[in-house]
Amino acid sequence: PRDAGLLAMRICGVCTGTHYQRSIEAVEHAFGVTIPKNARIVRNLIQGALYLHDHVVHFYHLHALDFVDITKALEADPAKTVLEAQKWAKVAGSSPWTDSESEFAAIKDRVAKFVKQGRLGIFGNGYCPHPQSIVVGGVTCVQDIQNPARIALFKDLLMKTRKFVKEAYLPDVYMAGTMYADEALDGTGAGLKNFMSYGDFRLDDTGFYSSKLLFPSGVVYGSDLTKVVPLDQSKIAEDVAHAWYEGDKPLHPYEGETVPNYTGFGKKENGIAYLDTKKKYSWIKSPLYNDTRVEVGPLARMVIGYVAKDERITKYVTNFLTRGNLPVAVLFSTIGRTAARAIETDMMSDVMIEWVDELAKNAASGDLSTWTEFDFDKVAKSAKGYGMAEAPRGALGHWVRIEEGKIVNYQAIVPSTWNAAPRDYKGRMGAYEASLIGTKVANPDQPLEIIRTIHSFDPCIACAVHIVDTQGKELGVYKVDTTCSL
Ligand code: NFE
Repeated sequence: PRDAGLLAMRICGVCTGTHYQRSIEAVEHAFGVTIPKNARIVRNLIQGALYLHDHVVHFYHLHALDFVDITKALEADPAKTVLEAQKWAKVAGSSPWTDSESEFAAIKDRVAKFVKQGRLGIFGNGYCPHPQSIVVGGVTCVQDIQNPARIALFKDLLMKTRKFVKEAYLPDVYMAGTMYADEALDGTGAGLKNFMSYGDFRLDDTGFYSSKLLFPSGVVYGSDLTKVVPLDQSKIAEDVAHAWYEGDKPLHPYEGETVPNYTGFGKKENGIAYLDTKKKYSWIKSPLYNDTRVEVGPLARMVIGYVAKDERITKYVTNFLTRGNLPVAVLFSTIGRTAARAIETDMMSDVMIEWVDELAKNAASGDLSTWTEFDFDKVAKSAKGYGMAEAPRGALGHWVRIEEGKIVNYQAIVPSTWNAAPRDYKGRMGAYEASLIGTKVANPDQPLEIIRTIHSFDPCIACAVHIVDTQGKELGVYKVDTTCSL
């Protein structure tokens, strides 16, 4: 069980550290191990850094081209661009990342070079950071905490990223959001309107599931802005009625099964096989909360925090809306999802300064505790536990059942599983499918609106599907048409 985290983080090459942490927490929960204060802060900083990295990468590399045509930069007037940069930074309450005419002219030249070479795939780089510094009982980076220069380096990098978030990311989101505000008010991309968050970022040491949290946990049904229903993990189940797995009823993840059962596509026409939504049609299971479909992610976190009247979240959400002169209804949309991600990135970039300062203060006062010693031979050899918190894309849970010191069942329900899931045993849609209903497509040959809405969830299908044969046997060969690059 102590090694599970190192394997579990390989579920994904994007949100690696978050799977690692959830796995370690599931084992700590099973073993009844608590971690010291500094370990909590270091873990918060690792996770917070992931948010800052992941959300910025999502906006610029995976989503921005749904809003802008980069080749239009070739027609841009650098002098007018300066005015645009100043205008949107002012809306965001910051100064522009750059307002140098010559720098914009240089960028224009660089883009021209890329376009000339046909190299518009510059946004397609891969990245797979796999951290190794979290262990059952705490973290291993005591040497970094001992060394003020290492903490100062972290803070310096944080401040640089924070500057970019405030001076570039926020103004750019305002610019895109304002252009599409009408569409947002039409409810384009709203979808399920049921939101769930497991809550995350413990702010004190009272316990894994009893501490005050930066992101509160709970469920908001039907965008009802009057109440948050408390979360009960026993009400989570996964259904496979429309997924290519065996099983005839929704199962709680402690009992979860992952037995592939590929039954093929639906009808074939002109060499194209179509999915049949009345049958099985996805490799993703359908998670249910209390027998309902819910959306998870930054929008869910901001809505739940706002409805729970969390002081910090309310302040950031209200500021964002007031500055942009936007009503709260704008949030329940494709653009709202993208805006919520930017709002929480802004908040994270500020709160992390408090955490890194607290860590430096603890270390300076001689508190270098990073690990709670525990005797593996003395912990319960048969136990179960869960690690439930928030990954950048939403609620992430790992459930582990241990017998005689060994793992007998392990299930992860990841954010993209909640959102990208097919219909359930009652035929109800998941978040992606529901969000596309009613979408107006301007040009059916180039249905950009569909891609934009799906991208607003920041999909990670690598996370959502896990089929592994431990003997290394091939489970199937599939040819995927990649005209749409989710
Ligand atoms: Ni593969 Fe992930 C995140 C997790 S899943 S990226 O964030 O957990 O959508």
